[in-house]
Amino acid sequence: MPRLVAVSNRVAPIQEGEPTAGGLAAGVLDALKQQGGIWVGWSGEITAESTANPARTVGPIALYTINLSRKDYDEFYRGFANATLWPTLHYQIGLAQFDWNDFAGYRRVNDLFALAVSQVVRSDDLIWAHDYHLLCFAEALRAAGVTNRIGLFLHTPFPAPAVFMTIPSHAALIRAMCAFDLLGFQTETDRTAFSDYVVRQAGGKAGHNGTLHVFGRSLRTGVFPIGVHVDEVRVQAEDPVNRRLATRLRTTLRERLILSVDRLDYSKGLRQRFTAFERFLEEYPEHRGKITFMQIAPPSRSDVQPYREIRRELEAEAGRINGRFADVDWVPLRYLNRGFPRNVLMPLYAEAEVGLVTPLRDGMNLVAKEYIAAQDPDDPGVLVLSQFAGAAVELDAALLVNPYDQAGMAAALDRALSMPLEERRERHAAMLHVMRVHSLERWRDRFEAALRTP
Ligand code: GDG
Repeated sequence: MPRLVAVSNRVAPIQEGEPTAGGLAAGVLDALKQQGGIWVGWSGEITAESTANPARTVGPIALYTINLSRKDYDEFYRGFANATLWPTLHYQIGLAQFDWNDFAGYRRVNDLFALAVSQVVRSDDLIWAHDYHLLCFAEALRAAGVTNRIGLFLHTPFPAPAVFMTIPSHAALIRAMCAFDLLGFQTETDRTAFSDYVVRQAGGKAGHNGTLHVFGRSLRTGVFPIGVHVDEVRVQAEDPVNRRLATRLRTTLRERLILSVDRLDYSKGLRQRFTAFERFLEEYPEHRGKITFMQIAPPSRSDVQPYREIRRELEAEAGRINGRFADVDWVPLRYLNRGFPRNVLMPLYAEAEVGLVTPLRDGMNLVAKEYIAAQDPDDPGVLVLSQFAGAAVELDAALLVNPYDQAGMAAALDRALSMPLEERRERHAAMLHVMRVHSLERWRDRFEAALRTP
């Protein structure tokens, strides 16, 4: 079996025996553990110069990390990746900023990652890069003479071409992306958007099975929806030690629980969700005093301007809504601006009568899948899910909502809280079934198989 070389912006802090992390980290880690391999990424350190650290070995995995200089961090990470690409890929073009220097920095760091990989790669290794930080990575590796098969899985959405084209360097980005052998997307909508750009704007031709012919070469595109370890989530949710916090919550909380868990990010629709919750309290007063909405929102990217703004805004909104509706013995909204260990989080999912997951756009959204996996199948909670999350394609038995429709979200909350047991069970079973088929293992296996196949 060929070795796997995984490349992602961050390398997860791996300690043997620790519970696996969510999403990207869990998927990459599983793949590497199974067949051994190499993981290359940024260490999270900022140093005077961008430098490579000596390799570290954890079990069958060799970790190669790179430290970034302040300039590289500012231009690559804070700049082009998170102030230009992230908002644009999530359709938030009003929040996007662009600077050619940042784009040059982005390319420079992609070159650094490529250099690190070119020094350790063997001729039959498979190279699997992840996410929007590395769109120019394959082009840089090709320039370094590497001829291995190189794939990219994009964890975020890929937007309609007209939206992508608001990035002044869009043409260079697409050309660079076409240097991969395989481009994986979360949904068919994302894959089609990319293919449309290549065909209509770059003079490419679409062939069979997602193949694209452009810039004198051929590449494959495919849809690989990422999943979760369904059984592992449920085991974590039921573990008595893990359940201590959830049990404490249950004994002190008389109300029914509506739960949201998101990185604090404007794409997750928290502001719109708070407004919809306020609308729900206004229009369905019978629920006042009987429910609690808990929003867990660990801060992220707090050195990027819009992230600081949304944090301030949400604190003010939470205070205002509580000021308006709270009673001497009831607080409607608990806003927790912090993270929790994963094994504490899963039992909290299981405790919640409603999982409220309403991003404005999301590549997939694993919280929605974890919420379903954590439920007791005999008495499951109800998932209220944004139609703009990639997860909505598979989880169409959720109550699907438009996150921009306050009245619709308020009505969905009322419906979720009144749903009879039988309907809850049916919807939950349907979603669990799909999630078992589209598991995290399958995501990894299908991508690797596609990457291996010329
Ligand atoms: C990107 C794409 C795509 C959350 N709070 C805590 C915590 N989490 C965990 C969740 C979940 C993960 O983080 C978040 O995953 P999401 O998928 O919801 O969102 P992104 O971070 O934006 O991920 C997304 C994903 O990549 C995978 O392809 O689905 O669309 O944007 O696992 O449980 N984990 C811990 N403490 C917390 O407080 N330990």
